[in-house]
Amino acid sequence: MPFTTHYHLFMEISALTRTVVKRNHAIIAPDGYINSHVPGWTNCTVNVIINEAMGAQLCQTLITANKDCKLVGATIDSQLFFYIIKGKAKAIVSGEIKVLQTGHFVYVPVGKAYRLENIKEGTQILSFHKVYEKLEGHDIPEILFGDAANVPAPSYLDDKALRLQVLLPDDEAFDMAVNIFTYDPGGHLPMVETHIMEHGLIYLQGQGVYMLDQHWYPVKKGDSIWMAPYCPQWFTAMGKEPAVYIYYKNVNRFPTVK
Ligand code: UGY
Ligand code: MN
Repeated sequence: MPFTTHYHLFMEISALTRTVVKRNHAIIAPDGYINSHVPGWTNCTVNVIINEAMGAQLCQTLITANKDCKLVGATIDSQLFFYIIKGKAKAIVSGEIKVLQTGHFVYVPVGKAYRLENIKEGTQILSFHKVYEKLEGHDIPEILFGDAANVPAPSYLDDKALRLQVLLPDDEAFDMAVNIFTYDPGGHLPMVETHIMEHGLIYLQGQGVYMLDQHWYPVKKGDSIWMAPYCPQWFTAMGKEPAVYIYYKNVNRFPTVK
């Protein structure tokens, strides 16, 4: 009786996914991940979720540690931001040492050697990379360690259902921001945003519906989104727990190269 003994095999349709990749936005659901090898990042699974090949000007990866995982390298043109989604690792950046746990992060400016070791198996690490654009009159930012749990979470635009945590300093030396946005169920962006800045994000918790350039997408924990500059964007949280995403944004530079 194949319909009863192998019922689940008949029900799984492998040609279905919520992933879409369009000119000005993408939803990347984990069901389609294919692993990359990144030189210096050993004993781990690396999923390059966003990069230039997609049309983006940032790179976002997700690293999942196996036993004896190490991430060893040096930043050259791109600065690097690591965030521990879950787990534990020891980080050494230009001689500064810190143990990073869930919710901790480290910003690695250009021109620094970094090493993450003693990484607990199963640890998940998010990385954002952006080519650094130096601003005349400002020094390159320093290495910065932090813990999202210690970052204030004020209401966003006076809406108590929305909280915005800004992880990097409000300082023109930085040309990228990384923020954590929390929406209570039913909370939503107050308007459709359309802006020059680009975003990469991953959901840490919850679910909801994202509107991107007039397309509507159900999204949830584990999903990532790329939004190109000027991609109209709006989100509402659904379900029984707050929806939380951590996102990248380019900031603080001249609006034209001419
Ligand atoms: O900072 C932002 O632009 C943010 N409000 N955008 C977003 O969450 N899609
Ligand atoms: Mn935005």
